[in-house]
Amino acid sequence: MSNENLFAALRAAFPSDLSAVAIETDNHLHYRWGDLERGTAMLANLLESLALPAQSRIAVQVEKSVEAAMLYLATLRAGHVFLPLNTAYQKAEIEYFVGNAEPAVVVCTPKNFGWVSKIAFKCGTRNVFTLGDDRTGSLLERAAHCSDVHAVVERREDDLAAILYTSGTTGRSKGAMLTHGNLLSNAQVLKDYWGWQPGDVLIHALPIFHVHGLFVALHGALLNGSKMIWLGKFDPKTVIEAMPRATVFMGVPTLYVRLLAEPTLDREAVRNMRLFIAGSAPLLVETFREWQERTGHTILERYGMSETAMLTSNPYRAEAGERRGGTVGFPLPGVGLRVRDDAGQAVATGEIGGIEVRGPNVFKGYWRMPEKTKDEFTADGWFRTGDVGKIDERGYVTIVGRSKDLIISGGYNVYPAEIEGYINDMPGVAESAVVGVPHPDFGEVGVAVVIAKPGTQVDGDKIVGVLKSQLANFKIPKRCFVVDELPRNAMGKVQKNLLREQHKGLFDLP
Ligand code: MLC
Ligand code: AMP
Repeated sequence: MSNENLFAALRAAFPSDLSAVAIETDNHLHYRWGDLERGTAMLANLLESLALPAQSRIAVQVEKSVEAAMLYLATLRAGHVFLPLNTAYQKAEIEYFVGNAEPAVVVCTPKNFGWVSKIAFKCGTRNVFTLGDDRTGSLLERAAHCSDVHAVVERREDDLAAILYTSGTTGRSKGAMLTHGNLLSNAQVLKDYWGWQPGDVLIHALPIFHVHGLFVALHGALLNGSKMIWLGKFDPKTVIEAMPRATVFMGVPTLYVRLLAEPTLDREAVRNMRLFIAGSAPLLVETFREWQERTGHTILERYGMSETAMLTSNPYRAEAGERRGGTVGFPLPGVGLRVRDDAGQAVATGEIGGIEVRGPNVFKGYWRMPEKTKDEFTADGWFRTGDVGKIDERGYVTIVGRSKDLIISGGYNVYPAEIEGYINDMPGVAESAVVGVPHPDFGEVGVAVVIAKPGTQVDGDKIVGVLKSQLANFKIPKRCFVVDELPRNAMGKVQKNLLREQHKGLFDLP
């Protein structure tokens, strides 16, 4: 049987001319395909020299760089399991992930080494390396002594390739276990469905610690042997300047909103572009239309999640149908998608219900949470996405909401229960409720509503200040109100829908 390691498939797609440029960065560095081959070999050899147990977790919280992407590829290559962590996560968040995943290796930025290594060593991790976004740090110093020849470790499609933590409704994050087969099957389907072709060049402007930037974008370009224009951070002006040299762009809706705010975005700027893809959060129909008017291009919206990678996509080829704003298109080839009511019965075409999916892309389960995993699958093996939607008579899927109490802000997920837990722990706070409200830039943002304990006073701005020292910045409510009471139903449960309604006009929408 051939090696089913995802890296083997990505490597096989490298162009035969390894001296061609694979990645061009925004700080004028050029990486050749041969550099990716040798760099990943050296890093894989470094991991092997540590004599780690098979399929060890390699936890990585570093700024975006080509070397960070190589570390991901090297982890696959060496047969270990990649565990990417958002750079915004602070001490308590990292403590939880490292404690839960028990990684054999932790890689952090040089400036965070002090506190991250303390957490890692306390949790029993023996190897902590640093990696800066300017090619500094102990990881590359050590790898420099390693051979640049490495045989890709044998893996079966069912072996773990990555664990992605997604926040849970109870506030505790769950590690979604994705296999080599999950990721490769999805990448192969997308290569065909989105018509990747020779000469494509991808503008890679997303972070590489989530599905969108790490899998959809990176695998897409690598599996097509396509060059990437690699941006450390999203900046609309830099993206527009790069467009004449590129053909494909992927972004969360906030990136499209910010690009539209640039007067230089016009038909001339996008003249060589083939495809604009959006996902991770709902794309407003206004944004979809404005993009069409300004650029002449129709954004292709798709839908996915950490547990499943990509599930649906609007069509690329005109003969398969039009790209319809406000919908997320059709289930991808090989993906089963159905809509069920609360009793588990199929709903009629056009009726709303919970979205359930199955397919080779659906994850193996939550890391060390067999009960939670069982709860999220139906008896006949479909995964409950927690998204609420409908399928129309032509087969287009529309997401109309979420049954999970989730806020998606600028493409990042925020679970109110986690934030409420932190607020409720603050002195003087009796209770709190965090809800998502519309926002012109981030799509949706969190707003906190708090009641104080009798006889005490609390201050909304101070609560926000304390949260900023505890949690990743994108999770911080943009406003915090202190009130006398929260709206409740007859059962005493806080009516979040009323709070959302009350605060929906807080931020000026276009
Ligand atoms: C930054 N800020 C945010 C935020 N990002 N607030 C709410 N939501 C966000 N997403 C706040 C910071 O807290 C800070 O506030 C201020 O904005 C400036 O911070 P910054 O870091 O300079 O922001 P910026 O670089 O402008 O980042 C915005 C962004 C980024 C949109 C570029 O959020 C981003 O890259 N989002 C993409 C997320 C992504 O890749 N998601 C894919 C998930 S995969 P203050 O108060 O401190 O000044 C997935 C599955 C699928 O969902 O289907 O793809
Ligand atoms: P994550 O857990 O970070 O992978 O986020 C996955 C969630 O993002 C999904 O369950 C959806 O709620 C949401 N999502 C992803 N793509 C879209 C989209 N195109 N439209 C609406 N919601 C989306």
